[in-house]
Amino acid sequence: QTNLPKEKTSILKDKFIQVDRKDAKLALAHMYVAFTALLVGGLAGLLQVFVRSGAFELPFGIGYYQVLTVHGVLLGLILTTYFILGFQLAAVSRTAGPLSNTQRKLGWIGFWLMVVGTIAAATMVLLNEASVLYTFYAPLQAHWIFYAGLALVVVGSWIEGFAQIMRYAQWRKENKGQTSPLLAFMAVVNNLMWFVASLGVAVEVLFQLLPWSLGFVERIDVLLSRTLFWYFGHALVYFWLLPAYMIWYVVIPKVISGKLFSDALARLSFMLFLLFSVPVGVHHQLTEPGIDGFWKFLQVVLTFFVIVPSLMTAFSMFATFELRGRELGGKGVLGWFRQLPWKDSRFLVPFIGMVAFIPGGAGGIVNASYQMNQLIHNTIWVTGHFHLTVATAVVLTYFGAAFWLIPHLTGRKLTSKMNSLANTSGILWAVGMFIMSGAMHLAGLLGAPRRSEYSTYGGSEQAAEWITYQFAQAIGGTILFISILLIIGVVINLIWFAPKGEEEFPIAEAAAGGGKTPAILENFKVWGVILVALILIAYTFPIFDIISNSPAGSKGFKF
Ligand code: HAS
Ligand code: CU
Repeated sequence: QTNLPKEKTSILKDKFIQVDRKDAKLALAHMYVAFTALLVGGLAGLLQVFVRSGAFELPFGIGYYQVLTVHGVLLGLILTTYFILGFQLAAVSRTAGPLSNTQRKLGWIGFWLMVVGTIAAATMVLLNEASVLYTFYAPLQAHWIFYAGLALVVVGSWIEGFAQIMRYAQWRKENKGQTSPLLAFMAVVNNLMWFVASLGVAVEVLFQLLPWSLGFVERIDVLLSRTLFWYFGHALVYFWLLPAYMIWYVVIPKVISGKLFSDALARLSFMLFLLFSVPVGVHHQLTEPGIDGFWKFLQVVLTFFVIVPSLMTAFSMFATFELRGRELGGKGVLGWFRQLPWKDSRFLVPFIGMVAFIPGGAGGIVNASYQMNQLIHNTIWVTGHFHLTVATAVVLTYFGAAFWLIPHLTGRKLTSKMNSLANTSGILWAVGMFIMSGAMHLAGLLGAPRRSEYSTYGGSEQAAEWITYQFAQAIGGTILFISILLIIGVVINLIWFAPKGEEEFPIAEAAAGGGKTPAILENFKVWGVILVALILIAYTFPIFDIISNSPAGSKGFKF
């Protein structure tokens, strides 16, 4: 039935081979929402590239920005958050042990709060009462139910994250002095980062957007709201990235029957993410007046710090691949490369994501480079950048994980037929994204704006230069949509139709010779103090400046 590796010896040594049945149900509930969001959000993406090619108009009076909001909210916020919380829950249950009844109950409460919030926000978007895009920048104004819905999603995610942290704390109490399971530790770091970061958007929603959309106040301080948003927003992109890194560090080495390069290095890189993810948000505001150049420069420097743990991850992954490839007899400088299990979708699909992250990360370094940001900011280059990072590196890794996680949760098997369908979807994604994202980067360099509907700008010569690229985006986008349909097909098969059986939740051991992981890496108090200090240094003055010099503020606008 399947061509996946059969050897099970090392998982049998584990105490918790299977995700607990009751935990599996909760994790699976997340997957239903995540993949529904993929289908609808993907369709919205397809409509957008068609509109921007200039050859298609939306029917029934549907607005471009309405569709763009559906796309960004469903894929950027809903697909990611649900997948992450479901995956992390399964990971904690698998490595630290089944959740207690209280912990699981909290998980369900969080999940249902998120569902109610999602439905509320989605309804407003579909009614064209919240065409404010996924960043919901003021002075674009949405119906208050949209903001309240998003707030519920965030509160629900806090409760779920808290339940995961409780399980980890219980493990540490029961196993004093021992190094915790790596995957559970990583999930905890991601949850902590999420708590600290989402405080920013919570303040923005509660104290600015809600009172303003309810009509209690007429005007809003736009710069303050954007600063609070990006305090949250940059860490948000790492909230998406870290689960992909969990899979790269812990799962992929096992899938290729190799070893994790170093437990300590993996933990250190996660701690660095915790420290440097938040105090860098101003790199999204480098062109904004009202923030002094000194603070922009400081946050640019901190941004260059947060590149380091990604480079550590790249190093670690290359090392894992090379060690395993040589073990299998790969010779010469690159001979090991051919030995990797290219036909296994659990490996190939995330691997495509890793490759995409090389140009994606390099583009990020361009964006963060103060002066170069002036060239690309607000152009479709940025859209190209995040379709390589979140929409390829991150989500292909999620999909690659779903191909074993979902059958693990449903007690079914990935057949060789589904495995090759999954591989096809990964390859199609790579082709489609290469065309679409490549065209976005190039058009961006020629000045094509992002977040904008099709326009000839009054027959301008410059806008005419963009059209070929916009056509290319439509071609790439169509290929991507076909890939999405294949993925949805595989997922439906894995949930309801695949043959009953057992699919492994792969967890790698660390390579020998790494020594014991230093206990300081799990001392959250020490890192917490440094984190708070960095945030205060990076944000106190800019926020004080903004508040004390703010103009009257802006009224709301609607499309
Ligand atoms: Fe970004 C804008 C800077 C990473 C997402 N980014 C965005 C937006 C999104 C986003 C959504 O400084 C748009 C927001 C909006 O709507 O306005 N970004 C960076 C930097 C990094 C970075 C410095 N971004 C990400 C990740 C994202 C993401 C990750 C999502 C998951 N980004 C920016 C800036 C802007 C921005 C500015 C604002 C632009 C503007 O003006 O509006 C870094 O974290 C990147 C570090 C990564 C690397 C790559 C390491 C490579 C690895 C792969 C190894 C491969 C292997 C495979 C082992 C240095 C780990 C083997 C391969 C073989 C070939 C054998
Ligand atoms: Cu950022």
